[in-house]
Parts: sequence; structure tokens; C-alpha cells
Amino acid sequence: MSKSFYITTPIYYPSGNFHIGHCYTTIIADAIARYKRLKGYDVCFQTGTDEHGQKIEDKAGKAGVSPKEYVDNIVSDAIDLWDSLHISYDKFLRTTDEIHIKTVQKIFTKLYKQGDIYKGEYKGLYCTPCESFWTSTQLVDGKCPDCNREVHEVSEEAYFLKLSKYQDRLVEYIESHPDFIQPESRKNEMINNFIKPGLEDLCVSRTSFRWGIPVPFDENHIVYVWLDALTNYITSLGYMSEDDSEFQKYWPANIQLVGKEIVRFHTIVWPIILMALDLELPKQVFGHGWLVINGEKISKSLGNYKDPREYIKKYGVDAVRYYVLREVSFGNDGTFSEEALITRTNADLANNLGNLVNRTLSMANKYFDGKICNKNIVEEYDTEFISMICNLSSIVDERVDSLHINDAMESIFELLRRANKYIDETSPWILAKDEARRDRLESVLYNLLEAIRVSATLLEAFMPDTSKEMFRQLQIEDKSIGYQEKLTYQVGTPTPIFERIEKD
Ligand code: ME8
Repeated sequence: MSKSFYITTPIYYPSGNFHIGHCYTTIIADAIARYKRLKGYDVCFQTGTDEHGQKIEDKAGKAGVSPKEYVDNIVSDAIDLWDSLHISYDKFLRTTDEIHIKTVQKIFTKLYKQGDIYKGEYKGLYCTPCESFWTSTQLVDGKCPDCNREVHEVSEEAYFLKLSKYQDRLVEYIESHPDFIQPESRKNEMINNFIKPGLEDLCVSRTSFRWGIPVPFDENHIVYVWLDALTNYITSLGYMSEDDSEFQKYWPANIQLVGKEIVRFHTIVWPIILMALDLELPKQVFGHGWLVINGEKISKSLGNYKDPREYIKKYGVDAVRYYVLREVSFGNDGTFSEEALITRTNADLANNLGNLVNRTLSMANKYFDGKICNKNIVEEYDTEFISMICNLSSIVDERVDSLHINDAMESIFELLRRANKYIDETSPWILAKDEARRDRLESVLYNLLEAIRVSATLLEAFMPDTSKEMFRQLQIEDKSIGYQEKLTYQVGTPTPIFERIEKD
């Protein structure tokens, strides 16, 4: 039986259209999910939408529609966006799904009955756009530390989750599981800035707005955002439902990807909910940086972005996927720039990858009518080149496992660059002039085809269309990873995979 692998993105707020920052997390999760499938894992890749809350209720009111109508529109647009990026999610959870609502109510009731949730009074400073409560010491210049907007004081009867009860257990867990919070710097930030100063119990219900899941035994209250949102990762798997086989199979998650501003909810509140439910914690929560434009976070509330589909239309889906996967060192902030996307597409995709396929297939057609076998004439440059082809998969494995996704991509492109250099070193056009060197010429072309085939196999995870197109032109179906000695190629006529983009 194959090993299971569960990876999640955050569930996004459908409070405005999605931008390239949301695509960033989702494309990375998709690449990891595809890669694990390629390696034989039984993968569950989940994304979804976080649809409740005051912000949505207010926006729907302004638009003159019900909250559900309001989110339905945005969610169907988001699904279209994910389709256009070839996001291969297995589950799309909406917090308005019946299964989610029922399970959140069961979880709330269970935690209340066992004393982990209690009723009290909430007095606090609330930022409506971010749906976050802050203590006065967390404010920056009296404003919300995340979005720099005004906060206002609220006081109401509310239910609370006893975070304080689990504080010591949480610190002990984090310290004894070094992989749980990654990268390392985020772990230190959580322990030193948030947990050790003391955890305050968390408000988990509200009475001041209606768009949410009713607390089943006290319907004046609706479940407040984080208990509703975080539990999505298990409600989708059928936790506490009649059929919890997927929960048994996939939980605990292998990787939960989240943006850096919500690491604290995922590494403090979420583990405590799980501990209270007596469940295992995810193996890893990875907090990534933001995509920024001109130094500012790309964000719905700042509105500083274009519809990502404009880039897809202009440059093609794989140019966008490649840029996002390759450009940013995962974990840090990275700049998104259309100009850099064009530069990368031209240099790496049109020149490096495109030229290699074009040159190799053209020569295979010109000298051998496209039919190439391995004649095993091994000469200078071959050993190093072939060992690079053989080692590629294990290098990519290691880099994907440590979430160095940009480096994983880079190692594939390094092989493609090396292959272009191998053409220059072996000079097939000179070999072609000498009848006695025909077997050597065929061996050279065979090695090049193997480099292309192995790269195309691994690229399925990162750039699925490109991988498919490479296989179509190679006219071969063998997707084994690693150098094969005895394949027979009958390649097609090359057509450009990436056109050079002229800058406006
Ligand atoms: O936080 N660059 O939803 P959200 C990179 N519903 N990532 C970005 C980004 C950018 N410019 N802008 C946003 C929520 N993101 C909650 C999550 S999970 C149980 C609930 C990322 O739509 C952001 O960091 O505001 C976060 O991880 C994700 O998009 C969803 O943000």
C-alpha cells in the first residue's frame, strides 16, 4: 500500500478576487502534491475558502446580496483561477459546506462539555478588515499591527477557548519537535514573542454579527472565525462523521503551508485545539513570506494587483508557474515583477529549455530521421553528464522534502543548461561530417534525449503543460526517473515550446 501524504494551503477569504500572492502558496502546494504523486505517494491536497465573518457580511450587505450569494460568486471565480493554473487539488473545502458546519458544531460542543471552552465576557480591540483581536501592547502606534488601520473596542458575552491550560504542553511539544514549525526563525518568534509572555484565552464566539456557524446550544452566538477556519483541515476528511476513513488515512497532515502572518494561529491555536481533541499535531507548519510589489505586500485590501489570469493569458500558465516557483527563496519575502517574469521566461524557458529541445530534436531528425538508439560510444564529457542525469531525481527529492522548491527547480534547469553545454562540447555537426563517427553521434544525441526525458518527467510536478509538450515532441511514453540504457526514440518535429517575449 502506498504511503499517504496530506498537504494543505490556508483556506482563503473570498472577500475580494484572488491575487498572485494567493496563487503563490497554492502553486507551491500543487508542485509538492504533484511531486509526491510522481513518487508514488497517495496524496491528498486540500485548499478551500473561509467564508464566514463580519467582513463578508458587511461586503454582501453593501452589494445588496446575501452573504452566501456574495461568496458563491467569488468562490466560482477562484475555482476558475485554480483551473487556469492547473492546480490539482483533491479537496476544496468551503466553510459553508454542510459537513464542515456540522462537525464544527460537534467540536464546539465537545470542547465545551469537557471544560476547554467556557462562557465569559470579551473586552478587546478588534480590527474588522483583519478579523483579529489585539491586546493594547500588540498595537503599533495604536493601530492594527497587520494592516495599520484603526481598531475599535468591543465588549460582549463570548465563549473562550482555554489556551492558557495548554501553554506548557505546547512549548514542550514545539521544543521536542524541531520540524514542527519551519523555518526555524518563525519558531523562535512564536516561542519568544507569543507563547512565553503568556497565552490569553481565545474568544471563539461572537454575538455582534450573524454570518457564521451557530453555537448549537446557545444560538445567540456564532462560532468565531479561528475555531471555524482552522478545523477545516480535519472536517474535510470526515473527522467525527459517519465515515472518517479519510481522516484515519491522512491525518496528521505532512505539511501545512501558511503565510507568515497566520503562523501564530497555526502553531498556537491550532495545536491547542488538536491537543484538546486528543489528536496528533501536523508534522510541519511552514510559514512562508509574502510576494511584494514595490516593497508592499500584494493584498486584497491594498488592491495593488492585477487578475493573475492576465499574466496567464499574456505569457502562458507555465511561465507564471515557473516564475513563482523559481524566483522566490521559499520562506522569505519575494518581489513580484512582470519584467522579471519576462526575463526569466526568455532566459530559462525560451533559451535554455526551448533551445535544447529544438536543437536536439532537429539534429535527431536531420541525421537519423528521428530514430535514435544508444550506441554506447562513451567518450569525454559523458561520465559527468550521465551521472548528472542519474543524480537529478535524488537531488530534487531532497530539495522538495526540505521545501527548497526554487532550488529543486534550479537543479532541473542546471541539467538543461549542462545539456546545452554538452552539445557545444561534443559538436555533433562536426561528428556528422565523418561517417566513421556515426555511432558516436547517435550516442551523443541519445544522451541528450535522456536528459530531456528525465527533466520532462520531473517537470510534471512544476510545469505540467510543458512536461506534456516535451513528451509529445519526444514521442515516447517512458516516464522512468533516471538514465535508461536501452530506449528507442522516434522523435517528432520540434516546435517552439516557449516563444521569446519582446518587452513593451
Ligand atoms: O488568512 N504573498 O485568508 P487570506 C504571499 N482565511 N501570500 C499571501 C499574500 C502575498 N502577497 N497575500 C496573502 C486567511 N497571502 C485566513 C486563513 S486558514 C485556517 C485561514 C496568503 O485570504 C496569506 O499569507 O487573507 C495566507 O496564508 C493566505 O494567503 C490566505 O490569506
